[in-house]
Amino acid sequence: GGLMAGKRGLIMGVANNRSIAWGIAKAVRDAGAELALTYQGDALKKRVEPLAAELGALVAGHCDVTDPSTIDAVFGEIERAWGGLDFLVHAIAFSDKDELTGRYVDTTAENFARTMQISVYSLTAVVQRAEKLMTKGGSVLTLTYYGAEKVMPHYNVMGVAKSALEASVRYLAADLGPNGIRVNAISAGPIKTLAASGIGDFRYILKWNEYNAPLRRTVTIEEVGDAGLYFLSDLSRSVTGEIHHVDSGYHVVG
Ligand code: 0WD
Repeated sequence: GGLMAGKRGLIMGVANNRSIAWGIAKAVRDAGAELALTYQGDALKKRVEPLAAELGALVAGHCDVTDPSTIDAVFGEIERAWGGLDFLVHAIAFSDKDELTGRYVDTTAENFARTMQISVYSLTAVVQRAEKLMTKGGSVLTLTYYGAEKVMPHYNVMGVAKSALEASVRYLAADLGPNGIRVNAISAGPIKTLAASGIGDFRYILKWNEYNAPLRRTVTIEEVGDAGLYFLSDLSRSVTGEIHHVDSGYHVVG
């Protein structure tokens, strides 16, 4: 039984047990989903393999979204193992941490392009492959941040990327809706993860959210996971193109 019984999903972006993708993976696994995880490179392979084992998940292989052959390999593996796919979680972003501090205006063309490729285009790249496997409809979920909507200190080029990611969610939702495939994003409040540790003054941002968010606290990966369960299950069957805040309400005051 369970909300996710009979559903199979690929989760991309587990780096360790503090990753937001891990919070989502646990929530949907507890609800009965069958999972596959990817890892980026050998260093993360060692971290992801035991985590996959903990969830009885398939390890679908190495995926670096800047190398399209690795994306093809992962989806080839999913097709061989399952022959189809019900949901996909995209929890991937990257920018040079030297540009996640100081002024946005100083961003370089090279890091701008790389940030956009890894943090924005990769969603479209994986959706292109997932669409072919989601023959009975499906649900795609990505992660965004309030820095897409408003200027947040040090978020810089990543804020520009998240704006483009949110626009991508809307265009992908429009394209894939006729096939019964939904595309949504969770806009999570700040959480101390590996990726977040690259952002300048991150502890201050956490404190600021704690003092100012309506619920007067930050959010956990378990809480984002529970919202993920809603989007990846049929509870949200009429919801697509949505940017849903899981941020203790910060976006209404910030
Ligand atoms: O406060 C936060 N932590 C928030 C994160 C608030 C709101 C949104 N988010 C977003 C992030 O921008 C990202 O899109 O959530 C998503 C997941 O991030 P996370 O859970 O905060 O961070 P982390 O556990 O580091 O996972 C991100 C992973 C990478 O980890 P590292 O730290 O090694 O870069 O994204 C993956 C990688 O596993 N990743 C890639 N995967 C494939 N190809 C690539 C790549 N080129 N680059 C990064």
